Amino acid sequence: MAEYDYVIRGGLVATAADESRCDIGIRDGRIVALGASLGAGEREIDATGMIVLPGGIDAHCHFDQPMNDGSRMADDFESGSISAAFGGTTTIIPFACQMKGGTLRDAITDYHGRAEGKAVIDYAFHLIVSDPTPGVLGQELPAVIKDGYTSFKIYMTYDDLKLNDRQILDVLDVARREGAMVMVHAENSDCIAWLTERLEQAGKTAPKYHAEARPPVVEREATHRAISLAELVDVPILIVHVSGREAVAQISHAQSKGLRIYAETCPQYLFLTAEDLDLDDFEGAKCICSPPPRDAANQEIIWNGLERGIFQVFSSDHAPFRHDDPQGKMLHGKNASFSKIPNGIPGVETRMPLLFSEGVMTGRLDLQRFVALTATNPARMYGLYPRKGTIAVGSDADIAIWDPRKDVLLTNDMLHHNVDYTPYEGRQLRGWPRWVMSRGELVVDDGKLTAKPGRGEFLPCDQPTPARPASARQPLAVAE
Ligand code: DUC
Ligand code: ZN
Ligand code: ZN
Repeated sequence: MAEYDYVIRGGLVATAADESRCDIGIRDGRIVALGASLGAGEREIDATGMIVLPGGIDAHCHFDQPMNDGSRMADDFESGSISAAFGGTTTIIPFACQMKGGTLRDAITDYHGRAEGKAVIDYAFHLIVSDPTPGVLGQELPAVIKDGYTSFKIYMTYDDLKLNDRQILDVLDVARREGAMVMVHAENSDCIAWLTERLEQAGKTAPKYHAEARPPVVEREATHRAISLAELVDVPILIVHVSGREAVAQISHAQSKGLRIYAETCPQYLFLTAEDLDLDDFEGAKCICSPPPRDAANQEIIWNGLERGIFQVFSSDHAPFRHDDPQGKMLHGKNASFSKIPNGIPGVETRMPLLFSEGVMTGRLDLQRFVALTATNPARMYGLYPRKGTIAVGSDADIAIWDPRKDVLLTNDMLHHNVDYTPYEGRQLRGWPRWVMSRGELVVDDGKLTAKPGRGEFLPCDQPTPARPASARQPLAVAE
């Protein structure tokens, strides 16, 4: 009888800490051995020449999230999780969104119903807290945090979601007491509304004006304010989807003061610019997301922040709206103002391949940093470590085996989401995951889906255990 259910043999195995050429022995869905010349597996994968990495965790993606404006997300838990798996991701954390006037429990129940029987990989939920009533703050939120929903997003913009500063303080206070992680969407709502009105009055309504309505100062002010509120309450927060220099400066300054300010960025801030919104025939709508992509200099700042450890997490912010669809980008027709176009771009499948190709294969990021950003840090940040996010004895066998020699011309045809475009059409990439395993089961076998919808399990989350930001680490105090 074989010693293992699976052996992955001879690959270069990398974690956030190190790398070595070794075999991985898997039994009952978990990693049970790491070493040279392991005994036989019932099934084996020859990973010679391959890079073996922890399956990715996409800690910021939106699937089947109910919308208030009549738009509809194109991906549900089935298409979204399949797309994620093909891109090397084995855990997704989308958002159960509280509606104003609704409860958190209703949002959670509704979202479990949407996920039930659909996901091919494991999933947890963040919450979106949009209505922090006394009941939510006093009872519901502490109770659901104890039940394994240990992270939630708050918004400083979007009329149906935003909180004012007083509400933010109240929510941060609960997070501090209960040990939860708060993700902050940092853009100044009033500035955006004011700029939007002026642009629209001047007839400037094309998609490209979306970027003018949300300039860097709008993100900088809100980032500064979020950091200040977190400092006041003395609680860690994570600023999501950071787009460029101005917000990075605020975050890096806070980290250098020793504040526990964490940050996330996304592929759109490395690979798109505001010029992508300035395409004829409504094509620019494809790249409308918030905050908007900036320019080449800002892309460089984001790369630099990834290299220097200012960012801990690299997520997709996959928000899937079809382009040629009256429930998607065309919600109000081709001539609609930018302010009426659903925000968001697809990217759950391309997140890791883009960063692997343009970060790792070019030498900008080492494998350790890549793994930390895409898997280990998100697992720590959201209470899934060490079950998820690493390759270690006892961890779930969530593994992606990357072929670093595979050249891929990225086209929407090859992707598995339900969106009718990718903003990265025509990019030439190097490296792609060939085999993807979730809890010891192959879900992608060399380009073929081998998992059934519904096999993915819900993951209740523990308290976050993030490492301090690299730039906040103080030298050890040694007694004289
Ligand atoms: N911005 C968000 O905050 N969420 C979804 C998509 C987007 O562009
Ligand atoms: Zn957001
Ligand atoms: Zn988002």
